[in-house]
Amino acid sequence: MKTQVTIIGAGPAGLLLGHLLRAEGIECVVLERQRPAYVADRIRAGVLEQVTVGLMARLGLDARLKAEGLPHDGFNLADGERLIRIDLTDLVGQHVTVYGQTEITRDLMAAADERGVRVIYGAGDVALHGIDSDAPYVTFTQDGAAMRVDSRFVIGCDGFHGPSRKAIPASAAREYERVYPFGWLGILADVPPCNHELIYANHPRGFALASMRSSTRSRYYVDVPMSERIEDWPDDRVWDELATRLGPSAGPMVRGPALEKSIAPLRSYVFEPMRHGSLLLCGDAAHIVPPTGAKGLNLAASDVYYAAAALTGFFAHGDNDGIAGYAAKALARVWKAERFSWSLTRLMHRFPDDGPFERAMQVAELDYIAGSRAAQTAIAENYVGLPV
Ligand code: FAS
Ligand code: PHB
Repeated sequence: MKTQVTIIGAGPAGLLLGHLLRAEGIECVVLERQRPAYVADRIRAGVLEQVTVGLMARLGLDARLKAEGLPHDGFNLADGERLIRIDLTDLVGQHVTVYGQTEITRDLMAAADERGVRVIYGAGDVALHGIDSDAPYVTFTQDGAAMRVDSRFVIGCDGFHGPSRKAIPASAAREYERVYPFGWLGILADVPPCNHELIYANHPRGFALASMRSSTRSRYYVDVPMSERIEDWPDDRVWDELATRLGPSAGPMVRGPALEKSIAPLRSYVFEPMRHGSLLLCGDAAHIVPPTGAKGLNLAASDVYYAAAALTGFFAHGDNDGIAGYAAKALARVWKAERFSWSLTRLMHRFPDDGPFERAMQVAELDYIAGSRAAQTAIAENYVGLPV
């Protein structure tokens, strides 16, 4: 088969890019390893920056987002009993929207057929070829049959474990990584949130985050050593730990059976370059952030925004500048989000190797933030998302 752009991966990055390209009349095909139900049911991010909301609005796919998304004007940092509120709208005139990544994916999947976004699910053994040329192609299997798609560009939206990044020669690659000594145990339950806003807590027993998906569905996290197994964390143990770490100032903790419960590892990771020949990388295929700053999904969206503009310039106007400048433009925003996510992770978690000095630095920084509009503004402008 032949098309203009082959997209590998039908997560939020791949689906968003497929829709943006079709809206510009650019032919594309999306190759996805998993079946639709698997993709639609993954529980991940929960906070959207304006850039992500704006892309859904530009596509006219934001009806449910407007109806069900929760605008949040602020969030809180808890240091023991003290809640430090970061007033986003007062500080930077913007808010964030609480709307699960799962819902974004479902909205994009639901509109794919009518918008001509062709997604091939169950695509096995995806392999990239000729990415150093102007005529790359991708081979894969479908229901046991060997398949091939030729295109002018291949866009790797296949997440951290996909094949795209690995198709770039090691001689051309630079990797930056920090693996954290803990993971986040997340629980999703149909109970009202303890607070109407998000609370990130740094407690002597560790980190906790109170988030939500709606006024009746809550999403919570505690950090745990990576040696922990989810089967050692029955629901009651999770709720007890959350109540302790979030404390009474967070509000009443309503308990209920977990709809989903899992432990996700935390890492900071950047791969350069985000373009090699006819291959561009978007989203987790190129970078990972600890979820503390709520940046992962939103960085995928800004990568896709840049990639769609570059591809539109190429196909509609014969302009190669966007393609040539894609990696530098995307990485400039990626690195700033990496810094913010790393710094908020450092501030809000107890690291096993930290001593009294490191803890004193956390206390001093939280005390400074509590009393400084400038410090709060810096946090706010990063949390709502830096300009694209
Ligand atoms: P994704 O990983 O979402 O999608 C990649 C797609 O490529 C998948 O559908 C996969 O099946 C497919 N694929 C992989 N290999 C393939 C192959 N060989 N052939 C074909 N297809 C292939 N971010 C936040 O902001 N907040 C959070 O709380 C948060 N929690 C997270 C929890 C977990 C467990 C994980 C893993 C990530 C979390 N993230 C969070 C980050 C997450 O939201 C990502 O940033 C976001 O999914 C990035 O989207 P994509 O780049 O599309 O990658
Ligand atoms: C979530 O609701 O899943 C969530 C919110 C904010 C974060 C991370 C995860 O920083």
